[in-house]
Amino acid sequence: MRITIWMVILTIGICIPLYGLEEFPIRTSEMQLLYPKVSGSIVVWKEEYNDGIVKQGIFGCDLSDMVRFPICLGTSVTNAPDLDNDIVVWQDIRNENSDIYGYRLSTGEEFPICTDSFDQTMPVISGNMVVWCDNRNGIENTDIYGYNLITGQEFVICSEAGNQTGPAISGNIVVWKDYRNDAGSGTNGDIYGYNLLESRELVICINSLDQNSPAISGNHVVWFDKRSGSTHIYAFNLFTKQEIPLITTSSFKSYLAISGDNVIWSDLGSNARDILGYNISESEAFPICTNSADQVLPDINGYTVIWKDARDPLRQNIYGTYIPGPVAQLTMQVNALEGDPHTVTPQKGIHSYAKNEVVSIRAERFVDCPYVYRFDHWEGDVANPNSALTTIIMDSDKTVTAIFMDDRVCGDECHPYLTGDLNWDCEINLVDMSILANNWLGCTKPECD
Ligand SMILES: [Ca+2]
Ligand SMILES: [Ca+2]
Ligand SMILES: [Ca+2]
Ligand SMILES: [Ca+2]
Repeated sequence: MRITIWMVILTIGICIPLYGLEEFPIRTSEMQLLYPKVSGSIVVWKEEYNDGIVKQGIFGCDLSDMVRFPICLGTSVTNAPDLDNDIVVWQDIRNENSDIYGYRLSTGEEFPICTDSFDQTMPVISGNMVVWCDNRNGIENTDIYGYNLITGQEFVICSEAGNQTGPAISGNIVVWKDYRNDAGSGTNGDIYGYNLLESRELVICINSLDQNSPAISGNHVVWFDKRSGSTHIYAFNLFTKQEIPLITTSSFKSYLAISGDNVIWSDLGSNARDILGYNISESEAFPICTNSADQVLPDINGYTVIWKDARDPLRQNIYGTYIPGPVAQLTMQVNALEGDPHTVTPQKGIHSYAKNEVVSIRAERFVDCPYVYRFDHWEGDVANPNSALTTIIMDSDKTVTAIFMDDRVCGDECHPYLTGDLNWDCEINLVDMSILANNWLGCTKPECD
């Protein structure tokens, strides 16, 4: 066995400020558009469409060409999509109860993730981990379950008494809203979490009043907190273990999202609901969209923000913008042997990421001969070194090395026997000549045996 080492170097470089906040429509329809989500340049959403009867589907588009494409069509109700890198997940009732399905953008392949006979809802994804809210143990006792896309294994993340709901995930950390301490009042949601790599539960906020809508990116967990009576935004830093009140204005807030250092939400003010943002490391609030109509359901990945916008009274709209901020440049260099397959994404080239953004990285088997070029592990600061699909937090300069095992043997699917290689050792030499000479006048007809 030979070991081929592919170097994948991720480097944060100099910071370049970006200016200008131009809004642009992503999708306009006379029918319902809901739950837009963004990862990289891909936006997905739920959309109703008329195919003789009204149906619900999951659609997507690439912001680089704005061409809409279907991800899941059909008579079933599909809802609540999420995506990370190449994989889209959503809840789907094609089997008469809610299940979780997935779709690989690069291949167009759909696959079931959980088809248990009870309801599974609100799926979220980061790297190779899909997490959802599951009611197989009781409708008033929802739990948090997960699925590893690489191993194909389903697992329980939290099955405490009471409802656990609204999960979010970033890398190895899952967070959710938890009612185990609520005693049926419905006014004491807490924030709990779970470290998937260490199989350990995390207590994030158990204040006696209501905490809800947790979101996570890297080391930052954020949520809406009602301990003061108003809806404030709090943060917990998983690294320093510190809780910080981020936004303590009295306005009504909904739909919290975070990527890297940037927290965004929908804020009710004099222009109906607006999309506002706050940069945690700069301690700075900034407006994203303050158009006079309602802006709701925001999502953010890196510096791309999208939302549902009601500025057109006749049609539904999904809008987007690129928020300003220092650009952390991530340079990826792939070193591979001449002729070896390049199956690491993001691919060779230069990519820009926001500070503290969580980036999916993927090393895949070479499709032509998956049993020869086999991913073994990552070296570097990744969430799970043994998973071919995982994440990395861009909180500093990073170097990541993908180690592939090259199990080439003579006669394998990428190294077939050569014509004239009579002893099947993948070389044509004097041994083959001698075999040929010895059999030169041999009878090969059946009657000679
Ligand atoms: Ca189900
Ligand atoms: Ca439960
Ligand atoms: Ca609480
Ligand atoms: Ca507005």
